[in-house]
Amino acid sequence: MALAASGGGAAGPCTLPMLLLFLPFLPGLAAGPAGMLQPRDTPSRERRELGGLWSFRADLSPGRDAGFAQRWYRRPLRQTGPVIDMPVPASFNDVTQDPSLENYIGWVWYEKEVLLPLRWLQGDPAPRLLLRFGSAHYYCIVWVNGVQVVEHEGGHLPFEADISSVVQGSPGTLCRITVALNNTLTPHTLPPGSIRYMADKSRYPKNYFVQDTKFDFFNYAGIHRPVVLYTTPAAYIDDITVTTTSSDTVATVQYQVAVVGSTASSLSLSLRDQEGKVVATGDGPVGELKVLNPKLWWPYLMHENPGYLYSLEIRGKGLDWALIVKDLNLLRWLGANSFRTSHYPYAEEIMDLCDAYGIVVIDESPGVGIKLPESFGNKSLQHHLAVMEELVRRDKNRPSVVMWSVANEPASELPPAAHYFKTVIAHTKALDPSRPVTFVTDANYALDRGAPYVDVICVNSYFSWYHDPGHLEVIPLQLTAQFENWYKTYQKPIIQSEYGADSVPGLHSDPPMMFTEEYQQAMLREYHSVLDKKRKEYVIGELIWNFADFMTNQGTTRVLGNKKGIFTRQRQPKAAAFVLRDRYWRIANESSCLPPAMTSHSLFLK
Ligand code: GCB
Repeated sequence: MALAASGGGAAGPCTLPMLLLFLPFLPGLAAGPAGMLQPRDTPSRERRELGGLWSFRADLSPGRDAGFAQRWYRRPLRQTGPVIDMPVPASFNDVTQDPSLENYIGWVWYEKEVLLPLRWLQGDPAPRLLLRFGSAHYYCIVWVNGVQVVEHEGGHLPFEADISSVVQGSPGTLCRITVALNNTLTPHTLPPGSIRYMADKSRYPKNYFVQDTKFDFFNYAGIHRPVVLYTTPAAYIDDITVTTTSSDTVATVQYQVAVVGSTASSLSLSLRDQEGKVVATGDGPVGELKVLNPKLWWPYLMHENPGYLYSLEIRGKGLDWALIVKDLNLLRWLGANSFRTSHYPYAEEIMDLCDAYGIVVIDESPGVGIKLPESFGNKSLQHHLAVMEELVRRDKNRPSVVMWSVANEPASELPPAAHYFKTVIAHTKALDPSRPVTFVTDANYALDRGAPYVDVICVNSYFSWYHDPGHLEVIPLQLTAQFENWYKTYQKPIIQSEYGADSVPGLHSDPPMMFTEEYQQAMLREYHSVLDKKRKEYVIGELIWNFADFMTNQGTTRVLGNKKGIFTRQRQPKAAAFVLRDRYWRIANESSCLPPAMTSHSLFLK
C-alpha cells in the first residue's frame, strides 16, 4: 500500500543531455559512505530544522545552464534575478498556478540564509556542524557561503555534509545555503527515464522536449524532506548496527558502534525498556547484551502490545505531519498491519511511526520503471548497489522492516536481468544477512530471470482491469493459475503485492462497470475468494493497490491521476475501503492473540 507520495527527481552532470545540464567542471564532493544516523536532540547534539520558506528560482535559460555560467551560488539568489517563495519540505511543481513550473525539467535553485548561534562556531574543539537533507529529488549540488559542500544523486534517501570548516572560516554567523537541483531522469538514474527531443518544427516549438518515464506516478521534484543543521561533539558516533536473536526466555542484542575520535574505549551502553527501566548494560564499541524474558516487537493486530520498542542509549542520550498521522490512523482503522514503500523509500518520520505502531514494512528502493535494456548495464547496476547501501544503512536497525524490495516491475524477462538481479540481491543480503530480499514482478512466471534469486515471490496482477477489462468472472481461474504456476516453479512463499481497479468516487452502476465504486468492490471480492484459499497454503500476504489516489502524468487511462485508491487523495474512504475493513478485521480476529477490545490486516504473516 502506498502512503502519501513524497515524490520521486536528475542525473550526474556528465550523463544528462547537454541542453539541460551543461555544467562547468565542479570538483565533486559526493556524499560519503559513512554512517548516517537520524539526527535527534541529545545533551551532546543540537539540531535545527530549516523548514519554511526558501528563495527559489527556476533556470529558464534555453540550456538551463545560466545558474552555473553566472555562478548563482556566489551571491544571494535574489541578486541574480527574480526569486519566489518556495516551501521546504515540498515539491515545487504544484505550489504556483504556473503550468510551466508544474512540468519544468532541468535545474532549479533554492536558497536559505540562516544565522548560526555563536556556540556552534566556537570552543576548543568546536563542535562539528552538519547539514543534512532528508531527501532532494533528483540530482542535487549544495553550497554553503559559496563553497560546494556536497552533491548527491537520487531522491528518497538522506545525505549530509560536514560544513564546520566552511562556516568556521567565514566571517560572521550568517550561513547561506544554496541548492541546485535537477529533476531530469536518464536511462541510468533510479528510477530511469529518458528525454525525447521533438525535432519536427512544423509540430513543436524550437528546442521542445519531454521527459518520458515508465512508471505510474508524477515525477514530483524538490527538497522533499526536512533539511536540518545539527552539531556533534568533535569525537562522535558515526554509525550503529544492531542485530537481535531471541527465544521466549532470552534475547541477544549484538551491537557494533562506529566511533570517530577518541571515545571508543570509554563507550558505555544501556538498554531501556519502554518504561525507562535499564534491562542490560555494556561497554566498548562491539558487544552483546542479553535480555531475560524479552518483550518482542509484534505487528499491529498480532499481539495485545504491538510495536514494543526498547531504546539503546550510547554515550549520553541521544513533511507533513498531519498527513502522516492521518494515514497511519486510517491504516489502523482499516485493520491493516503492513505496507510496501512503493516505489521508493519513505521518510524517516514515517518509518519511526511504523516502528512504534507495529506496522510491518517491505522497504522498497526507487528501482521502478527499469525497462530499457541500457538500464541493465554496469553503470546502472553500480548506482543501484550504491542506493541499496544507502537504504540499508538508513533503515537496518528498524524492527518494522521485514524485507528489502530492490525494484518494482522491471523488465525481468530480459537476458541481462539475471546477472543484474543476482548481483543487486546478493549485495543487499551481504549488507544485511538478517532479512529476506525480493523484487516485485509482473513478468510471466516461466520467463522471469530475476525470480530465482528472491526469497519471497511478490507478484502484481490486474485481472479484469488491464487484462480482460470488464470481465470480473475471469478472476478466480486466472488468479488461481497465477499462484499455482509460481509455486510449482519456485516453491517459495508468495505475496500478492498489487491488485486493484480504478474508481471515480461517486460514480455508481449496477451491474458493476469499470471505474465505478461497485466495480472496485466486486473486483476485491473476487480476488479475496481466491486469497482465502491460498493463504492457508503458501500465500503469506496481500497488498491492495492502492492506499489512496495519487497524481500521475496525464494520459488516456488516467482521470486526474491514478484512482485505484481505496481512499481519495483527500483521505475519504470509497466503498471499497469498507470491504477491506471487514476483511482485515475478520482475519485479525481469526488469530487468537487479540485482546477482546480489538475486534482487521493486509499482510497475514505466517
Ligand atoms: C502497477 C505498478 C503501479 C501502478 C499500477 C497501476 O503494476 O506497480 O506503479 O500504479 O500498476 O495502477 O497501473
